Formats: sequence, structure tokens, C-alpha cells
Amino acid sequence: MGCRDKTVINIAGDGCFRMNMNEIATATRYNIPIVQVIINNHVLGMVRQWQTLFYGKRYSQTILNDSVDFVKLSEAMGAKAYKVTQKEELEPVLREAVSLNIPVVIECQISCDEKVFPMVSPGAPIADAFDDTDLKIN
Ligand SMILES: Cc1ncc(C[n+]2csc(CCOP(=O)(O)OP(=O)(O)O)c2C)c(N)n1
Ligand SMILES: [Mg+2]
Repeated sequence: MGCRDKTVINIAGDGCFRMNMNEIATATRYNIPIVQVIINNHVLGMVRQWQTLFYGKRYSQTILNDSVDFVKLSEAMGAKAYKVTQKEELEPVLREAVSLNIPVVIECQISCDEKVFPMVSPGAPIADAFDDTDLKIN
């Protein structure tokens, strides 16, 4: 709302989007041309990554794995929506979304095992941050 002259793209995980997705209805009500990109790994990935690496893959409350269709949800709230399943599909969809000048949601499907680095072990100082090159992970 504060940047009507700028292109605004918000990138959120599926879990985070679920907490605030009703804002899409606000965007369509006021025709705020934001582009909302959802990175959908079907899990609370940041927490699950800790469970994978530090807690013996004992997954608790992090696997959503349901059949919620974010495209239909977004369309139901009046937005245009796309589903992206291949990396190369993203750029043209993103360009089209920005050109439309209306509220758009782009759901990007990714694997639940994609990880985010660097990270810090529980209780470790920030100076001990590590990434995938420090680990032998699948
Ligand atoms: C209100 C609130 N509840 C819980 C958390 C803890 N938290 C941090 S990241 C995360 C998972 C987010 O999942 P998602 O949006 O799907 O992103 P992903 O890590 O899978 O990319 C959670 C629950 C938080 N930051 N804020
Ligand atoms: Mg997620």
C-alpha cells in the first residue's frame, strides 16, 4: 500500500502463507497489485531441517502434506494464480504476473528435502554457522 509506484513481490513459505493468506482478499478488495510467491515444500521446512539434521529425523508437527490447493484458494479470493512445478517455468510466469498489475499468487512446488544454508547448530555461536559443503547429506 505504501509503494504503489513500485513492483512489490512477497516471497513466503507455505506455512507462513497459511498464517496470513486472507490478506489476498484484502489485496483484491483494494486492487493492490502485489505478487505473492509461495515456496511450497508441504512442510514447516526450517523446523523440519533441524529435526532432520539434529534430531534423528524424528519429525514432529512439521509435515503438513495435505491437499490444500493454493491456486484454487487464491482464485477463490479473487486473485489470478499460477502453479509452477519446474524451475524454468518461473521466469515467464513471474514476468507475466508483474505485467498484469493485479494481485497475483504464484505457487512454486519444491521438494520437502531442499535445505536452507547457512545454519547454526542448537546452542552454537553464529561464528560456527555451516553449510551443505560441511555436511554429508542426501
Ligand atoms: C508466528 C510464528 N509461529 C512459529 C514460528 C516458528 N517458525 C519459524 S520458520 C517456521 C516454518 C515455516 O514454514 P514455511 O513457511 O512452510 O517455510 P519453509 O521453512 O518450509 O520454507 C516456523 C513454524 C514463527 N517464526 N512465527
Ligand atoms: Mg514450507
